[in-house]
Amino acid sequence: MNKIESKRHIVVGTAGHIDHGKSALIKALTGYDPDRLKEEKERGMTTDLGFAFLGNDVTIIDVPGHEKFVRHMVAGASTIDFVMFVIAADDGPMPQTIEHLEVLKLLEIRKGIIVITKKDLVKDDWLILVTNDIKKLMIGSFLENAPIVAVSNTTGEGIDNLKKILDELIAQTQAKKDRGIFRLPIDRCFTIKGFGTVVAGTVFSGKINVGDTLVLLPHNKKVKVRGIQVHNEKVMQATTGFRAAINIVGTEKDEIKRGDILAQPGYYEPSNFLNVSLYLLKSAEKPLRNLTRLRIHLGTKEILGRIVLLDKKTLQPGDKAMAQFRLEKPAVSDVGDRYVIRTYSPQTTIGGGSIIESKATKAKGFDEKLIEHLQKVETGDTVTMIEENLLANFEVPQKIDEIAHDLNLPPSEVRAIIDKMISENKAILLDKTRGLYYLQSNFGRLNAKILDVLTNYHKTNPTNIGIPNLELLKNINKAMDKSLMNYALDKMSKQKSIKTSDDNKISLFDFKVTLDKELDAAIKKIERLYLDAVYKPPSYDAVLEQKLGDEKTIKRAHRYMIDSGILISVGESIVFHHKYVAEAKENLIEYLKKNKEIRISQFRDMLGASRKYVLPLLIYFDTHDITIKRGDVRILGQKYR
Ligand SMILES: Nc1nc2c(ncn2[C@@H]2O[C@H](COP(=O)(O)OP(=O)(O)OP(=O)(O)O)[C@@H](O)[C@H]2O)c(=O)[nH]1
Ligand SMILES: [Mg+2]
Repeated sequence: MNKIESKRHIVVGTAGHIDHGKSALIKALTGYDPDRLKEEKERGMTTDLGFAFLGNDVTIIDVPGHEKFVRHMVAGASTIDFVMFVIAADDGPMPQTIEHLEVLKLLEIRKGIIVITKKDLVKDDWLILVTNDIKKLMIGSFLENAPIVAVSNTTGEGIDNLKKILDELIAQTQAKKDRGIFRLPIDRCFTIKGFGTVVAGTVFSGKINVGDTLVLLPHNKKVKVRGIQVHNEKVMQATTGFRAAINIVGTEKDEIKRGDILAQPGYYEPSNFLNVSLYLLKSAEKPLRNLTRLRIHLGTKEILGRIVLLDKKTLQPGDKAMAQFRLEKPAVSDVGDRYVIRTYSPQTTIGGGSIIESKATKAKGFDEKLIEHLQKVETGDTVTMIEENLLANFEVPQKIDEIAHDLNLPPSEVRAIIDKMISENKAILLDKTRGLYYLQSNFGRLNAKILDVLTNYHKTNPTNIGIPNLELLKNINKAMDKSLMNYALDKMSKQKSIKTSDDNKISLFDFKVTLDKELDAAIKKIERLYLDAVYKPPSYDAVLEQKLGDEKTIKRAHRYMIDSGILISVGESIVFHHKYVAEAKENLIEYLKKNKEIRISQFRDMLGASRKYVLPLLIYFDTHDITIKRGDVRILGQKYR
């Protein structure tokens, strides 16, 4: 292990109006000029992000101040731990001072230091005035109580003092929280001769090792990590919070853009729909209307998309809403990621918030269930997220890996939470070998639904002994998982709330067919027919032709007799009285025990009926494992040997 790997890493950003001395400050602090592009040097203006190292474990990201480049500023600021907020003494607060402050607030940057530059250009009393202006501006923001340091980048005055305060702030800064699965939003990409493609960025979560296979998103391209550098030193591993330059194999520089994501395969997914919470700045001049086209700054990416307000018709400045972004190009994000929105044209920052669901499906406004769900998972609490995930899967039990994938969480963490839920009786392990889990409250709902369907079925079909398995499933939900249904039915049978007939008809446990007199009489007449016929039973049509009564009643009686097992349909439209099926079975078993095998002709002689009746019965015995067909003969089934 390299010494750097065990340390934490802090990313500091600059912010502030154009020409206020952000880049000069970095040079004064580190000796390194972050304006690396030729154009930047020529124009004396930062146009893109710049990077410099301070000591061993701090990276400073320099951002441009020009209003045209706010998108780069947002990309830079999205990964920082705290900010050096720069205001020139001679100018005082200016438009991008205010816009950058809003962006930082929306991104929920919580810490910072205010640096007043160009101290050498102003008199002391002016400096006091400017300082007071700045203090007023910061009231109510995270910078309200931040240290204020005045420096001159030109003379170096105050820089040592600033370094001291920076060191303290760095020591106080907490490392980024790690959600476990590796993700790095790319903010730079370049090639190095002899190495190939290198991407750089801040590790948002998880860790990577040299040799790992990763996926480049949203392209969905597999790449391999050939080497990692942190602070210009080769390392074997980079963890959450570190800025890393990663040499990857499997893609070309031209295919990669700022805003692309390097991730552990199998979790993060590009999505066109993001469910979010949104705050509209008080300074936004107009209410935000549904379906407004916006610029969404997420991670290091800018994407165009429309907003769908979920719980309001329009959003007033200073107000909050639940919303969905419908993006023009898919983006990769995770719960809790902060974003900023800017108007399409002219470009101004009007609001921001956090991602609640990064793999959402298309939503409509005022869907109460969805809003309630989003309010629950908004905090990013993993237990709640897993509960909600299971709750949403009413039809299908879930595997640990599926939940982990859905929520971008390590399977070990999901397993630990589910185990706890099981011990608290909140979840059930449905199938041990397949590892299927189901929410207890959904199981209660499913039980209630089954009872409901059965109650209704009995009401409309009082002479049917029960509902066929498949019909029950369809009545609950067509997408219902079969193994889940069987589990529920089995459990309910054991609890004696339902029962299942021999031919898989399900009824309430206490249900009894109510037979009226007419039906009862018809049953008796039909039964006589079948009893008399022995092994040459009448066909259904033949029964009807007997005109034993009103046709509707006869049909109902016949149906009931089959359902209740008085008659047994053996296939090929052949129906026997159950008494003869049982008798044939007994004789057959006895015969086979003695003679080992039987031919159809022998069975036919045994029953004294023709092949037309006998063969379906024999096949019926095959399917019930009483006999096994071996060429031209039948032998005894396993369980009767
Ligand atoms: N006298 C004086 N000049 C300064 C000081 N800091 C910066 N400057 C000058 O101010 C000009 C702008 O400085 P930069 O550091 O490029 O400003 P910036 O904030 O990075 O500007 P953008 O990146 O374009 O937003 C340069 O000419 C600097 O030399 C300072 O403390 N004193
Ligand atoms: Mg600059």
